[in-house]
Amino acid sequence: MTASSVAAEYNWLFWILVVVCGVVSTGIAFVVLYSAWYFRRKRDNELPPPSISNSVKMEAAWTLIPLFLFMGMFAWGAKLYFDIERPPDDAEQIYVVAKQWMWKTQRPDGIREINELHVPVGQSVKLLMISQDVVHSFYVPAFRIKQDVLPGRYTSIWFRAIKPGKYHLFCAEYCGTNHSQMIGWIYAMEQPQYQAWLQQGAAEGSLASDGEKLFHQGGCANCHHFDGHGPGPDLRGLYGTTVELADGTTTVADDVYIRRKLMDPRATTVRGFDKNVMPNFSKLVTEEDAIQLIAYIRSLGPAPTAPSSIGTAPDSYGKQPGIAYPGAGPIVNHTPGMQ
Ligand code: HEC
Ligand SMILES: [Cu+2]
Repeated sequence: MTASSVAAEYNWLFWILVVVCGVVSTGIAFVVLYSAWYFRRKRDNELPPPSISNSVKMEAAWTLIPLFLFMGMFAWGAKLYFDIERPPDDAEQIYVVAKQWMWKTQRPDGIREINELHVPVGQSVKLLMISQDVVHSFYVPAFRIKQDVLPGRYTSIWFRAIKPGKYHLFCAEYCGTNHSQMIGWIYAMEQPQYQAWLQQGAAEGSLASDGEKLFHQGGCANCHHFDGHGPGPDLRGLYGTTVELADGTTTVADDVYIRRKLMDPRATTVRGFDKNVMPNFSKLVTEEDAIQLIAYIRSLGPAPTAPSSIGTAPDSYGKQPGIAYPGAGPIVNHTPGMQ
């Protein structure tokens, strides 16, 4: 079954590899066997044949023809690999959390599914995946995609379904007792059916609104004020911007960065802020919570582009936010104008 945008080309490459390798290896085997038989010593007193000097033409042929053939396969394979690994810009992002033994999917509008994923035909979908426990692997044969899903790290894969249908989803990494039951279905639907499905599946809240609840329940709001006066940075407009870190490097505030801030807050510190304040949430928030918090923070942006007034107002601790603490460089705020 071929049901994704890359599947047909994948098949072509696969069969061409099989045919070329098959023809070349049976050809070589045939010539070896034929020569052994044809050039055998036919009489006891037969002398060794005269030695033949080399032929540049023949050597060039058997060097260059395979070289072009195999470099061509390599180039094609590399191109297809990049196509499969790089999601197009218009891809819709869906989160996948794997756990023993199920697949949970969450989309930005809040619809959640277990062991099922409904997608519209023709729409590119990027999956951002993480495991709550052990290594799993997201495998949809009909789409020719397979990606390990790891604990503690986001991995991603994308696809565009081109044919409506119901396609098997497998876990392709042995992950414990019920590994073989960690299976599900991807439903690719035409737009009208998909829209109808969305209607009846209406979620209680979006990912971001769930994240907002967690943000208040989890106490994030106590430190991350929206007036720029808390002990933590104002998170408005953070998502997607470049953050200046205390060690002088910079990083992009993407899903990976924000998740890490929750699970391992000492790994990086925002420049100009106290590194010992942000609590470690790794025991308190699940991967699903983290995804919702990220969605909420993402929904806060982008920041208005007013001229920066950082450094004028003392924060609630009486410190000047713009004045560097000892050892820290000058503050470069990634949310200019936020006060
Ligand atoms: C006790 C205060 C405190 C609490 C509670 C807190 N944080 Fe923080 N947070 C900080 C401080 C201080 C920093 C800046 C220093 C650093 O990077 O460690 C920070 C940094 C961050 C950053 C990086 C911001 C940037 O500008 O790059 C994010 C994202 C973040 N926190 C999210 C959260 C979330 C989500 C929660 C709730 C689950 C939370 N924080 C709870 C104090 C807190
Ligand atoms: Cu699994």
